[in-house]
Amino acid sequence: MKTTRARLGALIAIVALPVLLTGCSNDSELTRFGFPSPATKEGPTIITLWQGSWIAAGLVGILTWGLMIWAIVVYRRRDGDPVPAQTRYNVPIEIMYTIIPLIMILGLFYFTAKDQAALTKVSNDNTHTVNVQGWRWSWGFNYTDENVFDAGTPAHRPELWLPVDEKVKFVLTSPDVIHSFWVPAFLTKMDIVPGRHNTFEVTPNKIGTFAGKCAELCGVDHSRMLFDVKVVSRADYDAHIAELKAKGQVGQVDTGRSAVAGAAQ
Ligand SMILES: [Cu+2]
Repeated sequence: MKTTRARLGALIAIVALPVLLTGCSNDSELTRFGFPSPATKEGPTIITLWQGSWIAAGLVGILTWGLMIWAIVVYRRRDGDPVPAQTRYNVPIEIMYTIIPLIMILGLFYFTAKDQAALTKVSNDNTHTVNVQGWRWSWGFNYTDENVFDAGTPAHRPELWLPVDEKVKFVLTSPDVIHSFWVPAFLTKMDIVPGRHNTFEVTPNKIGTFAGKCAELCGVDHSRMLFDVKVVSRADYDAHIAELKAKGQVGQVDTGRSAVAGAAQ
């Protein structure tokens, strides 16, 4: 019996070790469960929700695997054992395994809904607004406050410039099909639906260049719908806007079709 317990303990330790290790080390891709380091003020909320979900799932997994392994090892068949009593229609057990998953799902739902409501709330206290236009197969960025734009092609990846520590409101529009505006380092992704103005706000808080892409399979060159996000100081941002102005990129990017009425065409 002692060796059985020792084996059981070793098995549980093997299952639990990765979870315990990830809980002990500092901020890393491992502790973020594969998520990138957040580059926005809102990012840590998403990281915490993601980590919490994994830890909850891990604990349920350890308990479930532990009980299974325990039952397999302790109640394994031995020579001469008769067929054990078969349990069927045990009402308390059936009620238990209906109610416990329900509680777990409601818990996940509560935390997800709470964070989602906070993250998608548009407070309109943003410093500036960028209208992101996604089309087959590139991107245009209308800096609406400054009345300048920049646009790319599949061969020429466009750049979206943002000043650091300033809240930006993105207004997403498409003149053709559904795309999805995704900057992995922002930990935020939102669909761009023709005929709609989908909107969200973030505050980039890390200077650097971050990759962006379309996350909705939109056609043959979907994989070429790439862009770069450059989070820079306010001075560099102003200089970039002046540069776009000097190049004559004043007004709004012309996609050839109205972004909002696109669905009807
Ligand atoms: Cu797309």
